[in-house]
Amino acid sequence: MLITALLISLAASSDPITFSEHLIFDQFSYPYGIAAGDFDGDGDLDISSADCKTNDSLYWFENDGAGRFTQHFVQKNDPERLERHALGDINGDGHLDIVIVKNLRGHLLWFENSGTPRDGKLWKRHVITTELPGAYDVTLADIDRDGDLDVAASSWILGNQFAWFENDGSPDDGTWTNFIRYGATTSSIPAANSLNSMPTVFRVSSSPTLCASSSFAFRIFPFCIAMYLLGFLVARTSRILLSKLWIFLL
Ligand SMILES: [Ca+2]
Ligand SMILES: [Ca+2]
Ligand SMILES: [Ca+2]
Ligand SMILES: [Ca+2]
Repeated sequence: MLITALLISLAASSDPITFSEHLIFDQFSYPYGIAAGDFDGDGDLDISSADCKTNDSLYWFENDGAGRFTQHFVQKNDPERLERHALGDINGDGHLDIVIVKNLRGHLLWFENSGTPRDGKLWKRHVITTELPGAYDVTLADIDRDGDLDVAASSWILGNQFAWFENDGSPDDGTWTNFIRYGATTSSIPAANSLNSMPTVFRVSSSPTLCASSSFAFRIFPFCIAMYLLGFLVARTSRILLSKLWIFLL
């Protein structure tokens, strides 16, 4: 039984992975930014996408569970480039919200999911900042580890900023603290991750550079890289020694 299961597993793993293309929507004026999450809480992944020139809208597409999608509006008539965005429950009410950059206005916004997103109403619009010129990309992570999602964002040549914004637990009251801001020389893409259980925001820029930015993680990042390289060398040396021992025994 065990061997049979193993053979099936090996056979399955050797199958090539293939993808088929499905058209979801073709009426964009300028699509920019896409994300997937369960906006209506029914267990399947829905999709969000911004449409930033002339349509100036942000959509979510409801998944019927079989990969067929219905378009809904999150926001309409919000000009000058709603673009890249990230998903997370920003106000902790159990419903997935959207944080998004508005590039040419230098705005960072979040849209609140009411929990009934199929009702045809636009989502409530909240401003995090209007002072991030060239707002380029955004991500969410609990950077200060107080249980709520904070926002990290970057801006490109209009501002060259890399910032994070502290969620004080009441993110809909309009007071977000711009806690840290690093100068950035080029457009950059933040990505939230965890490094040794520390919330970390990575910045990848076209320099190219990679920075890990949280007060503790920034200090231990070189240490982690050194440990990784040391582990790799130890593992490689061990394999060589074991192979020589095997030959000796033979
Ligand atoms: Ca869903
Ligand atoms: Ca659905
Ligand atoms: Ca929410
Ligand atoms: Ca937090």
